[in-house]
Amino acid sequence: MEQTFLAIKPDGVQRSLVGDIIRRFEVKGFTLVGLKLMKVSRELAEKHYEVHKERPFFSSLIEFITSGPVVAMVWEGDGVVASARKIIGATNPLDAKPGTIRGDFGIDVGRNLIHGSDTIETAQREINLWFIQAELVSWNPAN
Ligand code: DAT
Ligand code: MG
Repeated sequence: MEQTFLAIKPDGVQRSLVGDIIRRFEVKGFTLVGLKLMKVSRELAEKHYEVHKERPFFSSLIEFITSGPVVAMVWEGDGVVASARKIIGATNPLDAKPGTIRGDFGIDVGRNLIHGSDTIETAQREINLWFIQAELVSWNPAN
């Protein structure tokens, strides 16, 4: 079954949006299989955002993601990687459509509330980076 890695960033936690954000994936019909609140180490943050290490915003991105608690999650379902990206919206909240998480709740590219894996391959890499297998619970929704 396809899985994706999502993380509510420190701004989402600070603004009390954890419940609202999780709700969007629940009502869509995806299955939550992993969930933890954590303070992200610099080492994990730098590995997670490795592809951006030459970008001018890299150091501020690392500062921000390590600044407070993050809610790390794994969600499962057919097409979940691409669908979650649609639910999240464009990287810059000013470009994100109303109805998306970033479109509804943000205005600043450096405070865009949530991370979502961009491909199935990236999702596998990020899940393995953030979770150990014992933290993931495989279950069949009754409905
Ligand atoms: P996404 O999170 O939509 O996958 P990304 O992978 O291109 O976007 O960038 C990772 C994060 O880096 C993004 O969520 C916010 C930050 N970021 C991206 N572009 C930026 C920019 N031009 N200025 C400041 N921060 C930026
Ligand atoms: Mg990305």
